[in-house]
Order: sequence, then C-alpha cells, then structure tokens
Amino acid sequence: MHIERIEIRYTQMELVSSFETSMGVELTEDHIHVRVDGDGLTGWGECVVEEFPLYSSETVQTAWSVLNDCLIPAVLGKRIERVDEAIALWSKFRGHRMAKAGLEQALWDVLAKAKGISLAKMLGGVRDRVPVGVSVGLQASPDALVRKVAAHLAEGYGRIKIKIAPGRDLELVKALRRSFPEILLQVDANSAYELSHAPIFKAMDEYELLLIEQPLSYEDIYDHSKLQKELKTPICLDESIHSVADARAGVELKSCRIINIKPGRVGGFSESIAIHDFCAAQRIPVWHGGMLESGIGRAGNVALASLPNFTLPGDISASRRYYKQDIVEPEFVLGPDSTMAVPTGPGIGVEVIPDRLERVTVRKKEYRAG
Ligand code: NPG
Repeated sequence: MHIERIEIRYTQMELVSSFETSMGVELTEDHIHVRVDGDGLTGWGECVVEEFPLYSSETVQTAWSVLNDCLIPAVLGKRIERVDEAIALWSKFRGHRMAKAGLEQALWDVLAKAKGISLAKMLGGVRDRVPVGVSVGLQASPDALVRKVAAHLAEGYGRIKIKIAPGRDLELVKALRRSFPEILLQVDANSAYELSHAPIFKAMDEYELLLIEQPLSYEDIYDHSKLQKELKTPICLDESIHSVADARAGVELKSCRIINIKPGRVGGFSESIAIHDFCAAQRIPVWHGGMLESGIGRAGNVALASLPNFTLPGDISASRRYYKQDIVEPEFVLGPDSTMAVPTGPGIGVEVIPDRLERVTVRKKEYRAG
C-alpha cells in the first residue's frame, strides 16, 4: 500500500463526569487522532496522550512533535504491506510509545481494510465478545462511592475497579465489601504508594480483591517484588510495563502475577501481542486497560482484548460512560454478562462521523506524499 496522506488532529472531548485518580481530576480528554490514507482506503488511530505528563511522560505536545518530526516523515510516501515494515522505519526513535501506537493503529486499520478482514482477526483475536468492567474514580466519600458502584452494577457491569490514594484506600474497600460482598473488585493506586505502606495492602488481603494495580512507583519493578512477597492478593503492573522485556523482568522477579496491557503504554499492538504471548507462555493472565478513549481507540482495545490470554475483564466500558456522543457509529454498548461485542467489519469495524470529529478538533495538520 502506498501511504499517500496522513492527518493528525489534537482533539478535546468533554467527559460526562469528572474522573479523579491519585494523579488528579480530569474533566476533558485530550488525545491525538491519526488518519492514514492509501490505495483509496482510510485507517484511524488514537494516541492516548494527555495534556500533562501525569500518567506517562508523554503529552499531546510531545506526541504531536514526534509524529510531525520523526514518525510521519518515516512512513509518508512509502510502500507498506505489513505493520512491522513501518515499525522498522521508526524503531531508531526511542521512547514516545503513545505517539507510535496511535500511528501504528491507523496502519493496522488501513491494512486490515485492504485485506477485507477485521482488526481483531488481523491481531489474532479468537472471541466475538470480550469481558469488560468499569473503572470508578475517587468519590467525595465512601457512601458516594457505594452509590456510584451500585449504579454501575445496575447498568450491568460485572467487575468494578476503584481508584485509591493514600488516606482514601482501605475504608473504601471495606465500605464496598460491606455492601457488595460478592462482586469482582479490584483497586488501582496509580503508583501513589511506597514500600512503607505495605501494611495497608496486607490489610486488603482479607477482602478478596482480584488484584492490586500498580501500588508503587511508575517505573519500579524491584520494590514490587518485595511487596508481592508479603501479599496474598496478586499485584498487577500497569505503568511499569513498557515492553516485553519489562514484562519478563516483572514476571521473573515475581513482582506481579497479572499484567495490564494498554497498547499506548507499550508502543502499539505489535508489542502488546508480544507481551500477551509471553504472558500466555508463563501462565500470567493479562487484561486490557483503558485510557478513556473515543470510539476509535476503543475499537482497537476491544479487538486486542479478543486475544485468548485476555482472561480478566478489561477497563473497556460503553461509549456513554465517557462521552455524551462518541465520534463513531455504532457506539460501543454494554452487552449481556458484562461483555462487549467485537466489531466484525473490516478494520476497526466502526465508522468515524466526520462532523463529530471536526467538532472536537482543536488543531489539525495534513501531510501529503510529495
Ligand atoms: O475506562 O478507560 C477507562 C479508564 C480506565 O482507570 C482507567 N484508566 O490508570 O488505568 C488507569 C486509568 C487512567 C485514566 C490513566 C486516564 C491515565 C489517564
């Protein structure tokens, strides 16, 4: 395929309700949407960067500049038949995984469309529905959290993840377990704790959590191995895993028993599949994380989550849980038994609605092969 045209858009979408984590409060989601055109076909991708470097060191500005200066010039005008050819063209550029993942997704999409197959099929997916859950931000009080969780359970979500932060942790777990003794429940600390906080996590062992996500520092693997040794509850690493090499370190050091995969965090679907396959061979379950994506990124997440070792429910909720109106049709909806249907049409399998995308665009730039 001849890569004839690429377009990037800085988009800003208003969340239906604010999302508070140990990193701060989000009211809008700032991402970069990528469009690739070749041989009369269009592919779409989403860079899950944010306005500020709070979750990752990347931001909308860094991804924009790396796409503009490095990644787009590497592939524009080239003939590309397989995604690994594109990766080879930009692999000399270090880091900037979210920027790479957004462009990579658009290439996977357009190449799957050229083959007339779904993205899920192209990635190696095996399921037509994937198990999903909902991630609940920090609330004003334990009672407010219980009410929020009750509402999500009533909507049909079968797995609840809550955010915790120092001083707002064990009491939340206790309150939820009092009201909902049986639900699938997990907590996410987003790196907010230190080893000296181990007693808090030990106390959580009583409450049958599925996992404790990223309790310690965002690049740490070693201290997590010390903490995991003291706990019955599995630790799941998120922020610390950027590559299959990190996954190997985490598993071999016994720093975690579960891994969260987000294509943006690890540089795209190709690295995600490598991590998935490594974890499958080591009998380490994986699950799909979320970065409050629009329908474009969500379509990619659902497709990837259809691979066989994504056995735990993902942070993949219905479009309406995030946005009043998604930028794709059909929007993503929650199905029976807390599952979501994997699109079956060519590529990402959803249509981007041009005027909705335009409405959320802050800035755009287009590149044409010379
Ligand atoms: O449902 O997409 C979703 C949100 C899932 O909690 C979620 N994401 O740390 O995993 C995370 C968290 C996050 C959200 C991180 C936004 C960074 C930005």
